[in-house]
Amino acid sequence: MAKNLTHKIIEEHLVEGELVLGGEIAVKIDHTLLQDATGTMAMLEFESLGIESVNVELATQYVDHNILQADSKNADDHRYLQTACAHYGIHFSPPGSGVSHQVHMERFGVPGQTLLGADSHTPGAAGVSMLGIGAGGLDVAVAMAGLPYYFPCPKVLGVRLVGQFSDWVSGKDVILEMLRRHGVKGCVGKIVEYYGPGVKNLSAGDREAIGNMGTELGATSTVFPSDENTRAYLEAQGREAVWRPLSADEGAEYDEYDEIDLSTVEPLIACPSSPGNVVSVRDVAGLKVDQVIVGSCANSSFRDFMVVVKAMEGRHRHLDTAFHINPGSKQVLENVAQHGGVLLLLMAGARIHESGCLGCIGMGQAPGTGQVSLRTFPRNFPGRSGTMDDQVYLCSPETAVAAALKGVITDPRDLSKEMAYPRIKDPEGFIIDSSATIPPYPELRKTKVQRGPNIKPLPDMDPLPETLETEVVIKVGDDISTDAIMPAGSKVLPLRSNIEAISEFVYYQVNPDFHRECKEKGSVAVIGGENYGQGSSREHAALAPRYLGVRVKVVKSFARIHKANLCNFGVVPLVLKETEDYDRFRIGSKVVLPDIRKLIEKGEREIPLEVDGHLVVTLLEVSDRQRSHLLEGGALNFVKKELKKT
Ligand code: MIC
Ligand code: SF4
Repeated sequence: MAKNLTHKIIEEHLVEGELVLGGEIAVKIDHTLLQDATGTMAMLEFESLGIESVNVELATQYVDHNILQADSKNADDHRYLQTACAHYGIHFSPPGSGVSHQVHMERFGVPGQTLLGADSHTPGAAGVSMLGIGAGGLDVAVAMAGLPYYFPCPKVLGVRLVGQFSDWVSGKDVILEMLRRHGVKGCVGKIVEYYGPGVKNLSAGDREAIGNMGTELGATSTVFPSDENTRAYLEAQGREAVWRPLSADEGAEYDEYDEIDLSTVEPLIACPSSPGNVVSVRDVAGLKVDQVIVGSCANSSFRDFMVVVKAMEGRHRHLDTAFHINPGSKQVLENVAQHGGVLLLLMAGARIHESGCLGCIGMGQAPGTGQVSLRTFPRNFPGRSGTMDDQVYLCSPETAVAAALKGVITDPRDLSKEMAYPRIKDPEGFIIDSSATIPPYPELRKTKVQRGPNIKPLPDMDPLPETLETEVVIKVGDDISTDAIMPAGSKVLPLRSNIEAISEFVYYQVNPDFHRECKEKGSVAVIGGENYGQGSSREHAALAPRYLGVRVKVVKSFARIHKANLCNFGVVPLVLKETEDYDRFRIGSKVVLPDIRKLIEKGEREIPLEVDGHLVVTLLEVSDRQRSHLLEGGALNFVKKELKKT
């Protein structure tokens, strides 16, 4: 039977289950990726498994989120990570080398292999045809130990691409078009596979942007064929040897279909404060822009920066518009520098920053009150920039540079009146700076792991009681992101390895007293709407509430990674059978789950609960393995027992 590429890659890695919708499958993981914000906890979890060395083909650890070193905490965490990498056999990418996804694609990506990353944008690896999946830190720690990754068998959405871009349109506009069509929950439970004659017109960088932001569609991953463009990119990276051609079979079928004609894609922009609020740039043209930032893990290819350089050459930013460059990697900055780009950008009034996540996760670059910021980043959830009521728009490098020049949102096609569209080709060979990552040299294995005072042990998790008696402390609406549940930013991110300290910030933008109220109640229920927990992979959005006493979340629907994280930390994820029952819950409602242990043990899918004495039916849609995790109070104890058996 003719197969799509997604099924081919999964089948090559399948260790358990069948490719049947609704079931659970397990795949072998070839590469793992940790970044510092999720990585300290994941590394502690890995250490607690009691294994001497990683047991995966290639394990990596990047330091990209917490590079703002306002006090000793982040630097201490980096020292911990570097020494742990040396000790356990992990490649370490120090602060300044770049954002995980960009560096992984440049230095390690291999077509057709699997990559499990403790960061939701891991599917950016689609740029070199890897199957990248974002997961909670614990899932990645377990994969580092050599165990497979379990996830629900996805639907495959085949998107046929035809045609080629008009001037001033690029890969970012394709994913914004997908977001305009499908919204932020349209691809939950799906892998998006692009195919067709238009694929050859997308560079590796375009594909990375599309795969990376496929996460904003709710997708499990994104897959692109591996073709001549992939080969040329890997050759320019000095890694042609890892290339192999990959594509769907002729006549392959998909579970769902869509089609995009690249020649009709126009410059698009996601308005505040969701990547799904997409409109045409023309619709919002003329709005005054205070800040423009180009870069991040979504738009950091050589092409992305050089389009901006060329458009700026001999010109200057608008004097009311701050213009920032956040290179996704040291390598790309070095290559832009070699082509004269750094000088031209500086002369055009740009502020060039070191490589890292920076303002994308609220580590600096927060806009002023009421100010409009245009960014080439992947997400713009409310307050994520560090400014409450922020006005963050997401767009392509072309749209960003047009705004930086004109001071207002401008359709970049209007620039054609004064310049030709800069068509940029990657150099045949990039400058490759091998000092950007430190391999796990055998002589480093004796390194002693160093823990700073802010690194606290993992809290203990008690097993699920026979009956749960809880009280609702918070009730939220649809599309609540993990940025709302467990914010990041310069105040909170440094606490990622200290659960007690970080738990004080859970939901603090919604209710600053949440943590105190939870502690008072002891056993807590959280009520949410559709797509609850969209966005990042941060397991702290499950672990920290659990630490505060949250034992159950009842919602209309869950985002994939957050639901998996809840199971990993023993929080029962329930979905309302009838969504109208959402109205029965109010803050202060008593929610009782009688015999919850027995029901989970028996494999029941329908879980009845009492809300202030009324019966409400909910669904527990998890695998048998996840049921065991819930009963144990979390996955860690369960996995430790499993590892002892092997
Ligand atoms: C994000 O873009 O939201 C983050 C910060 O990279 C997160 C990871 C984290 O919270 O540490 C993600 O995408 O998973
Ligand atoms: Fe970093 Fe932003 Fe990318 Fe997350 S989305 S990895 S914070 S650059």
